[in-house]
Parts: sequence; structure tokens; C-alpha cells
Amino acid sequence: MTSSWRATSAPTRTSGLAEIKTYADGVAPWKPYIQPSKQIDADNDGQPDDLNGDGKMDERDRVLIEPTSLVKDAHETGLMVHTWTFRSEPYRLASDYKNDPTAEYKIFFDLGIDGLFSDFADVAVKARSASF
Ligand SMILES: [Ca+2]
Ligand SMILES: [Ca+2]
Repeated sequence: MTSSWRATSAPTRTSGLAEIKTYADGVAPWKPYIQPSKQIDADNDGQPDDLNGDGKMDERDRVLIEPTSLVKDAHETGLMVHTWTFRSEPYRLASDYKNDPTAEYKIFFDLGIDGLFSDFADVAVKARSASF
């Protein structure tokens, strides 16, 4: 998977996945290629806003945007999707998750992923049990 996924047109993506399907059973894109987030500049000063006002910029200062079609496209091609890496530290969670790592897992389970890599397996299993 390349960093140009979001900028690539759907037909190109689909043919790329079809090519991958000739030699693989699945793809393992980084999380943002499935559920992107972005910084915002609501005060229009040309700098991303420090949403939580802690003086630092991290994932807590990002907001989720529309998911990509990667999971759907991969499934239509017959490929499984595993994504990575889930972590529980608050500074690694977008503002939408409100410091709750299970909220992130739920978003990805709802998007239809087939598996994931987590550095906090206990949280992952708990989130999976709550989602299915
Ligand atoms: Ca700003
Ligand atoms: Ca901040």
C-alpha cells in the first residue's frame, strides 16, 4: 500500500487490489488509510489548532473524516483487511474517541476489518467482545 491511496482514483485502486489478489489473501494497510483524520484550523491563523489546549500537537488534536472505501474495495476483490497498530495511550487517539481506546476499535470493526494488530491485546479483545 502506498501513501497515495487517498489520492488514487477508484479504478486504479480496484485494479491494484486485483493485482494483489493474484498473489495474496489480504492487505494490511495502516489505520489512516481506512479511517483518516485531520487537523483543523478553525481560527484561520494558518496553524493547526491545539484542540485540547495542552500546548502540544498530537492525535488528540485531530478529528476523524470520512472513511475511505479501502475495506469495501478490498472485500469486493476478495481480499481480507488487517490494520495496525492500535494503542491505548490518550495522545494516540483522535479527539473523536474521547480518550476511550475501545471507541477506536468499534469504528474499525464497524467498517468491516477482518483483523488488527494491537499493542494492548486485552483492550482489543474486550472491544471485540463488545462489538460482536
Ligand atoms: Ca489555527
Ligand atoms: Ca494538544
